[in-house]
Amino acid sequence: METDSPTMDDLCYEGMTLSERMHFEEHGYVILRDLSSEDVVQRLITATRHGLEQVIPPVEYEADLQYPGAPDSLVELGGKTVRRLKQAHSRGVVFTEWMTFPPLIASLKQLLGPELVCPLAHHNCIMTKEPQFSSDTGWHQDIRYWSFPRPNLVSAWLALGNENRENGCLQLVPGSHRMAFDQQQFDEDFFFRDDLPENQNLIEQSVHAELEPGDVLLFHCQTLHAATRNHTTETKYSVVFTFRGAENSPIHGSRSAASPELLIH
Ligand SMILES: O=C(O)CCC(=O)C(=O)O
Repeated sequence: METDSPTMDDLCYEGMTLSERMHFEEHGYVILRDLSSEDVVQRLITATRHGLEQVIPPVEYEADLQYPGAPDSLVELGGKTVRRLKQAHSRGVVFTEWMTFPPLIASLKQLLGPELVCPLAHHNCIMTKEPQFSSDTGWHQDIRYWSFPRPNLVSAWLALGNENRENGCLQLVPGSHRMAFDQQQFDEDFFFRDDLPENQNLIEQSVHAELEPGDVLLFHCQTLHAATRNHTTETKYSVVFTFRGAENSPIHGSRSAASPELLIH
């Protein structure tokens, strides 16, 4: 007797293994290797190139932020180097396909609970790290500008190409999501100061999240992370979305509450 092959709904997605989950709990990040299919990665790259070629707004330029290495202004050489294509979710159905991909959702539910929400106000972007005019992002926690009752959000960083030390992969301080810091350990822009010996001791323990296309880095919104500029000749693309549990709604009136959110069941 012939049987139909199982559909996505028939399959049971178990999410992360116990050791992956424990790694996240202990270190504030975990790498899920080869999670996305090649087909989705290729379609995300196509949408990304389209957005860059046409410079489809909203975009953030390197010059807007003035991080070390960025051009000083939009009008000088390299001034129009894009740092991120914002509102990624609106740039093609393949983004929705990715952020609702059952194995990704199953993993996030293990960390955040049975009902997930993607706040489109944060990340919701494609990071485009260009070879010549990219910049260094200092040590920070993503929660610094976000407003939620509980600091419990997780970002999913999908590599569309190789990410390594040369092209500015993310670096993370393991366990920093559970550490208590004094305000004076951060500067006025909430960057973790790398001139303080107590901070340097922690930064020395950081690890590089080297990724291949289709790999996903999940990291907690309190995990300290940083990245250098891209020292290679090829642009690095990464798709980043943030997720929260349904009960952790953004604080009314804050920037976190200023955009619609994607409810994921
Ligand atoms: O790729 C980078 O330069 C770092 C990006 C980052 O840390 C962020 O957007 O929070």
